[in-house]
Amino acid sequence: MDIIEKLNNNERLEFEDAVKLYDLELFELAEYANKIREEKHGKKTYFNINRHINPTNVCKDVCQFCAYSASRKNPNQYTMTHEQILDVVEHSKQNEIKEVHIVSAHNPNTGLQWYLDIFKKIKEKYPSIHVKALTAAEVHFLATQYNLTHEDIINKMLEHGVDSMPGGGAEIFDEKVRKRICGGKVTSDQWLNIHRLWHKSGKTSNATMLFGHIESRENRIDHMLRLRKLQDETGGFNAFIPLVYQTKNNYLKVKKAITGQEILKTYAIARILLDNISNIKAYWATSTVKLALVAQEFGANDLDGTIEKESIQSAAGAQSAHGVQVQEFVDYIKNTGFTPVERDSVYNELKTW
Ligand code: V47
Repeated sequence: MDIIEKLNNNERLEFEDAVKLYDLELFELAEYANKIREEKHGKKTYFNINRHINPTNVCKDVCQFCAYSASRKNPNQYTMTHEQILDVVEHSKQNEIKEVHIVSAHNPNTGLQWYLDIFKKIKEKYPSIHVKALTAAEVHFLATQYNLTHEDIINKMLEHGVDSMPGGGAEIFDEKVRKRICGGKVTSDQWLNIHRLWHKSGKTSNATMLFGHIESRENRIDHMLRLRKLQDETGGFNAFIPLVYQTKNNYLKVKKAITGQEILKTYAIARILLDNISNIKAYWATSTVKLALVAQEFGANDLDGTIEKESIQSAAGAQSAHGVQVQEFVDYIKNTGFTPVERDSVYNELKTW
C-alpha cells in the first residue's frame, strides 16, 4: 500500500513511510494535517496566560546550541534569590497569569533545596498558580549532583508542589547527534524514563524537539516515534512542541538556516505521526508569531502563552524577550480565522475569547 492510501485510511505510519512524508508537496501535507487538526479541535486555537521564569543561568553543562547559560559567549552570570522570584510572581499575578513556567540552568552552587524551595514558596503564597517546572535535564542534573535517583527527585518535586513538567531538554534523541550538540547531559533514554516515572506518578508533561540545526529529517522522525511509543505506554504527554533552532550567540556552526517550508512540514508531520498526543504547539517564541499563525493550518492547535519575559530563545536571537499581550494574542488568532481559547496548563478550556 502506498503512503497516500495509508494517509487516506488514517493508518498509523512507521519510520519508512513517515520519512517519505517530507517528500509530499507542502500543501498536500497541510491538507492531511489540517483534516486531523479539525477532527480533534475544529477551529480552536489554545493559548495560556503564563510567565516564564529562569532563576539562574549558571550551568555546569555546555550545550552547543545554548546561548542562555553563562559561558564564554555570555559572561553575565546571575542567580535569583527566592525573594526576587516571588516578586516576579507577585507582579505577574496582576496580569492574571495562571501558570509559572520555571526552567533553570544546571547550577552546581546553589544546593538542591534552593531549587525545590522556589516551587514550595510559590505554591504556599499562590496556591492557584500552576507550577510547571524542572525539565528532565534538570531532574537528571539534580539527581547526579546530589547522589539521588530520578525517583527521589520526582518525589521531592511532588512534595514541593510541582504540578507538571515542561518538555525541555529533549533536543534530538538520536544518540550521535545528541553527543555532538549536548554530550554529557541527560541521555535520550534517561529523558524518556524520567517522563515515564513522572507520568506514572499521575502527573502530565510536555515533550519538545529542537530542530533546524545539524539533525536530519530521519532524526526528527525517530524522535517523534520514540515519543509516540512512550505515549502509547503512559498517555502522559499533553503537548508536543517542535522548537525551531535559533542561530545566534552559540557554539553550533549551522551553515544553512532551516526554511519556512521545512518548519511547516515538520509541524504537519508531527500532527500526522503523533496520533496519540492531542496538542501540537507552535511555540511562537521560536517560530515567530507570524509563522506560528500560519502553522495553525498545518496541524498546530496551540500557540503557548503570553510568556511576559523570555530568556532562552531570545538569547539566541529570537524576538521573544517581552512576550505578547493577551489582547494581541487573541486578535492575531481571530484575524487568521481561528477561535482563541484560553486553556489551563493541562488543557482544560477556561474561556473562549
Ligand atoms: O530544552 C535552547 C531550547 C528549551 C535554543 O513545555 C533553544 O510547554 C531554540 O523546553 N534555539 C527550553 N531553542 C524551552 C522549552 C519549552 C519552551 C516552551 C514551552 C515548553 C513547554 C517548553 O529551549 C531547551 C532547548 O531545547 N533551546 N537553545 C536555541 N538556540
